[in-house]
Amino acid sequence: MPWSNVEDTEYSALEAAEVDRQNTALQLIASENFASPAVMSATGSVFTNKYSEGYPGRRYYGGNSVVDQVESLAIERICALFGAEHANVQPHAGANANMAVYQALLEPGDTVLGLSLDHGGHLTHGSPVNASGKMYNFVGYGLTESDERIDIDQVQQLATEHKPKLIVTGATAYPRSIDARPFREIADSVGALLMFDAAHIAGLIAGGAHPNPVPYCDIVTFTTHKTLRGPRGGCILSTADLAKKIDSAVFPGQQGGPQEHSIAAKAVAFLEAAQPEFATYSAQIVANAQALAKQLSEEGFRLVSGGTDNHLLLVDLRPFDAELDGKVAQIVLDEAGITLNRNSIPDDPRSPFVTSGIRIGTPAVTTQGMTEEHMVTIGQLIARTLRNRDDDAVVAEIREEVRALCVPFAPYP
Ligand code: DSN
Repeated sequence: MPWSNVEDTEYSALEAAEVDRQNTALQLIASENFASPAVMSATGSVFTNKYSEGYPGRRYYGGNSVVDQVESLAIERICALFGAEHANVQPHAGANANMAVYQALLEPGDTVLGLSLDHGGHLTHGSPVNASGKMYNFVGYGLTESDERIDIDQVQQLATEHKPKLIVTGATAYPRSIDARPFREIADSVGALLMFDAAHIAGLIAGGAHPNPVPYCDIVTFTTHKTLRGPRGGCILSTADLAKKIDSAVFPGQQGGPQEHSIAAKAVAFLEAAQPEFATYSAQIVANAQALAKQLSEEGFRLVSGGTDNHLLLVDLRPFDAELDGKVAQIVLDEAGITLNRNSIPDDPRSPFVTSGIRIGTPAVTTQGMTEEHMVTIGQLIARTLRNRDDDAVVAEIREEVRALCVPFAPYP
């Protein structure tokens, strides 16, 4: 029976609308990017059809001779890129990767240190509403009040006090480099394992714009769709010693059939990330973030920690306008074609649903070819939109300016 040849105009219109949105508006969500046509082609390839529970050479279903080669290719490429001894490329997402690591290394109730969500951590670093926080005894560390950097003295003090089995570092809303070495020393001082969640910065590491934590960590997890610019998905790197435990925790521990079309696209993205131009790209992401930070400071915003070393800025809106919250800012900026997300700032007096901050990232606009001069314009557009947030005509005018700025850089013309 052939496939239906029904013309799905409803879906086609939605896809066209999304292409138009991505081509004509500014995508400043720090965890997003534009995947290459080669990555998208692999994501939409025939590998979507194949069931392949297990691992290369050890599958439960037949027909996996080609899939085995694709998955092995992805594993070889990512191990070479990060200098890792072992990789599991099957996690469907970063959250799955983190939960698989916990299952591999911990028993329910074990103590873990992680960066608190309200200081820039992730739900899967022990938030009470997440399975990680329900199953394990996470103790949160935070940022110093003085310079809003990770409080490494507090990490040592909590580690000595609580004797965690695992220390987790890495963040989703932290604008500074994270040095894995002091975490290694602390982990060793209390006999803990060390995991680095590099979801946000994996592409910066690949391109040499952030120090590589792999030599200092037992485990490094990340997503493949953020700065790394691959398909949606997760990955776990580990020492050879932990390989078997990690693989068993991913399958059959957490997941069933791997998404081999995503794994194929991961292989493609890992080769792209190993090219010299990816290093140029990574450095430009950071240069753009720093240029945008400078402009926003000049417009009267406060940057958490005073600036950025990476791909994102965490912006405290209160000095710009004490009445303005993150939720309102996100909505009006979206109307102006400037897409980003509200975000709690450290010790935010507003709820996580409202917030006093916004998070801004430069990976996507950098993929489009925008540079520092465009960041100055973007900073000005953000400030103008927020100053005129009650004036629909000005917001509509800015939407057209954003369109004019974006069209020459459209990722999918
Ligand atoms: N949703 C991701 C982010 O935006 O940082 C974290 O999972």
